[in-house]
Amino acid sequence: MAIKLHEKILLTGAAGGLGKVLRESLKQNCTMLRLSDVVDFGAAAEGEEIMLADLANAAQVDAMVQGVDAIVHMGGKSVDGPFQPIMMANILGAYNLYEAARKFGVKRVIFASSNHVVGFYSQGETITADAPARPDGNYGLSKAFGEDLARYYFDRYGIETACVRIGSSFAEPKDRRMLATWLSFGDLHRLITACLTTPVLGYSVVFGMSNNAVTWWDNSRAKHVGYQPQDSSDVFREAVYARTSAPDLNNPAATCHGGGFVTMGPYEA
Ligand code: 15L
Repeated sequence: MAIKLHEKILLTGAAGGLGKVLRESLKQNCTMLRLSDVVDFGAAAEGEEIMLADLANAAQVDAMVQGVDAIVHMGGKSVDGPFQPIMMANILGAYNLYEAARKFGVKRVIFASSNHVVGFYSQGETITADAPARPDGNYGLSKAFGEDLARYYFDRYGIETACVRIGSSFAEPKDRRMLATWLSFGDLHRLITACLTTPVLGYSVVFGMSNNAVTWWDNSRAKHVGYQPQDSSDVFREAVYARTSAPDLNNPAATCHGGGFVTMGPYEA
């Protein structure tokens, strides 16, 4: 059951894959859910309001943020690619969002960070949130910037943030890597709810994963968030092994936390 502590929550990236999932479940967490994306995605349903915004446009971001109590920031580019579009949506976009949060007194942000902040660690190594960043591309770099930005806005202005390093949030794990990185949709909502409702969040980094037997991430630095996953990739393990082959141990795309992201690029300027 979701705890409803907020009057109005802003969900950015509402038209994206996980935005659509959270659009349904986050309604339990607030009286009014404000939805935003850069593209038109149709009409508001009951308990919703829609405000389109380009994250790179500060005035539009101000309008999107004014009047909300908390922000779940799923917006921006969600895969690797050339630097310019990622810079506009994820770097400038995150800056505009935190500036708007500061101006309009929003005190809590849930930032959709990514496992690609630490993508170059080996799958033979388990890390905590204290491990230094090892971004695996432009996308991972932009999320590392977002985490530093959140740290600064907490230290300087007291805006609390959960940087949720989302693993692989899909209906089911698609390959052997995702048996470790999988985050079910139900656990995604449980994790966001925990971040929204824990009494003191501070600046926290949480790995977004279900209760998977094999994993490379240790959430012991985020016990205060109170996230208790209820799903596990283990039930898919046999089927995933049957349809996939063993990893090539000489291929970093098969042995690093970030999977295929670690060999993407370079991109034309
Ligand atoms: C991400 O950050 C991406 O947004 C998503 O598309 C997946 O590829 C995921 O990481 C992953 O690492 O599986």
